[in-house]
Amino acid sequence: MKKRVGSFAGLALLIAIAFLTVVSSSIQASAERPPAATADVKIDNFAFTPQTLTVAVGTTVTWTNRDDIPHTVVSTDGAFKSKVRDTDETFSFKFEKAGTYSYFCSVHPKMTGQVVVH
Ligand SMILES: [Cu+2]
Repeated sequence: MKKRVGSFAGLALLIAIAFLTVVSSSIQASAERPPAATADVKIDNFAFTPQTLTVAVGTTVTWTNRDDIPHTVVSTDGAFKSKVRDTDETFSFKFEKAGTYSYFCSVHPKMTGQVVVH
């Protein structure tokens, strides 16, 4: 009888260890997951930098106006359109689908850029 109790305790201990191992490895996995992908485009001196940005699907791109005059960020196919951005104001858009997105500044249409998503 004593022996049976001992083996039951041993089994319970094994189950507890297995459970803790699973829990701790899943905690580690979530801690190691990379943060949401982001990328930045600077608007400076009447230009988008980089002019062509290549990102992975799911990336949020943030444009920041570093000029002392207002600009906009407007997709040529209507995928996104910012309001007028003054100095140090930003505009963000999350690219959920692969493709090549051309855009321009509606205030200065010669200012153009591209986001390549794949
Ligand atoms: Cu502009």
